[in-house]
Amino acid sequence: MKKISLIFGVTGQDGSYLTKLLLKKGYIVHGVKRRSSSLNTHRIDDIYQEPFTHKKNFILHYGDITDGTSIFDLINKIKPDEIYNLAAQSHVAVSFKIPEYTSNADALGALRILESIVKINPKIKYYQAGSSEMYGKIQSFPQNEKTPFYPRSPYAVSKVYAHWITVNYRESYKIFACNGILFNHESPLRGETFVTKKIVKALCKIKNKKQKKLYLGNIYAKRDWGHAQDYVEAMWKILQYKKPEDWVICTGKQYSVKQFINLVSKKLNLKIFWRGKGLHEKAYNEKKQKIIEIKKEYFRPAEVDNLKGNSNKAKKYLKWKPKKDINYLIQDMINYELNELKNGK
Ligand code: NAP
Ligand code: F7E
Repeated sequence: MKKISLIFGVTGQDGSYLTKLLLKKGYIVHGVKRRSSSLNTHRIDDIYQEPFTHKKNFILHYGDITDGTSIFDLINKIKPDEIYNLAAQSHVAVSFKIPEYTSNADALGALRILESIVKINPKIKYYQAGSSEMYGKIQSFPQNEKTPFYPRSPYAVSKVYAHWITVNYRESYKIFACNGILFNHESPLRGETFVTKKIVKALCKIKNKKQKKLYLGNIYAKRDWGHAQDYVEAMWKILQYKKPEDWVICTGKQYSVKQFINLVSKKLNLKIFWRGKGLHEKAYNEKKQKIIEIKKEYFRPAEVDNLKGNSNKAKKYLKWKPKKDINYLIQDMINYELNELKNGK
């Protein structure tokens, strides 16, 4: 019998990589997409349109994480063995602009799925997409499963709720519910307004004379960046472990946004030099033209300055470790963008 999985957030970066992984492992994959006025399936179109065998194993449904009835009906109809809740308003800066919606989707969305699991079939395994943003104003360094949370945005506060409601339902109803606490992970499929994608895309265009300038916010924030393809493997492993637990998934390496820019520039053979401080800091090209400027509009009301994880627990018990380093990640993202440019996009 093939295992049945249900992915909320199937159209996102992780949803796309996870779908491919689960299909490869022989699962039947059901994905929930929300209705939008423009197409939102570009990250999964290649799988959905591929050979008929895949089509049969990959089924899409309309639904929304803010709509409890649709969640209950889908779980009741599909009868999944495993549910991956990747659906979220996932942009930290945007969460300050739409805090109520972010909380509804990111916090209560988890509760709605957990309630349905308890009512329909408590044997369904549940994965909650937790985030290193929950550590926010960090209480220890590096961060692991024992580090207390100190969220710094409506997004992170909502994810802390989702984390604890997952723990609470596990303890109250003995369900197999797990939290993955994933540090930043990127890929060519990353949303365009996240900083890595924004940088790689812009510098590729600048190199090819298709764009003049890139505007950024706080380039001194430090992150632990991994590759999404590695991280979806961890999600699957978390649900195959002998008991339900919470897991930190990260690379254990840290770079600032500015270091990330310098690495991308180097790979593109784009010589840049920095001058000035604070909002006046700028990067110039060889011809002394300004190519990067800092804009206060991109700063957040509260920043998360310094994230670096420790995933020793996952290494030891899940036998998981990242296979792709930052150089691979950047090259992968650059190759994708250069190909897009070649195709006139
Ligand atoms: P993403 O690319 O933004 O994908 C989010 C997915 O959620 C998309 O499919 C989106 O649909 C869907 N979604 C948003 N609101 C929804 C709603 N109301 N109902 C149903 N679906 C909804 O995010 P990602 O990078 O793949 O991340 C996956 C999950 O991991 C998210 O929960 C994120 O918060 C969390 N996370 C991400 C990272 C990271 O570094 N990537 C790290 C830690 C945790 P549309 O395509 O229609 O927008
Ligand atoms: O910002 C700084 C910004 O938006 C990274 C989400 O997937 O990972 C992601 O959240 C850093 C921040 O990711 C710009 O201030 C500077 O310090 O790429 P980001 P994030 O906020 O870390 C976590 C783990 C998640 O869970 C989230 O869902 O870069 N930064 N200038 C900028 N950031 C953006 N977006 N745009 C800029 O222009």
